[in-house]
Amino acid sequence: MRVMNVLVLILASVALLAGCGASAPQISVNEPWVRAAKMTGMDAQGGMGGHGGTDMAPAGGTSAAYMVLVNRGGAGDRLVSASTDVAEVVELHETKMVDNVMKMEPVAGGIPVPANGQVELKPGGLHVMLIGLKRDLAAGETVRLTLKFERAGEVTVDAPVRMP
Ligand SMILES: [Cu+2]
Repeated sequence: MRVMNVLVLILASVALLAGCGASAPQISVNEPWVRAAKMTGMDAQGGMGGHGGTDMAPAGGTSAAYMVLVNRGGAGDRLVSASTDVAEVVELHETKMVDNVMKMEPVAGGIPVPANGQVELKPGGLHVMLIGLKRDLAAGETVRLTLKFERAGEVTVDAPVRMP
């Protein structure tokens, strides 16, 4: 009988713990970094190609931010937008192979971060696109990024600038 009581208590505790995580996402941003780039240099983005046409890109050059979005909560979330003071425009992009050509395009509806899961933003895949740089981004500097999640709200990170 005593064993049964302990067992019931354990089961109740497990249910309680599971219940806690079920209601909300718990977002953390791991290992953020930004690709070093020159404000005016086309060489910094040479070969990236297919960006919806060069006529769309402001004169200031481009870069991208990468990171791992981790969700320890029991509910899914979604990265819906991002901003930074070093770029005119910030978009959420994915890189795709289309007819053997690497193309980047905006992610429709944002980037999902599954419950109890993670999503990696990395070169050649999902990334935060920085368009129209207001200054050069040199390795060793830091860029402040504000990430807006559908449920978790805004998360601010300081991402180091690195050479890829
Ligand atoms: Cu892009």
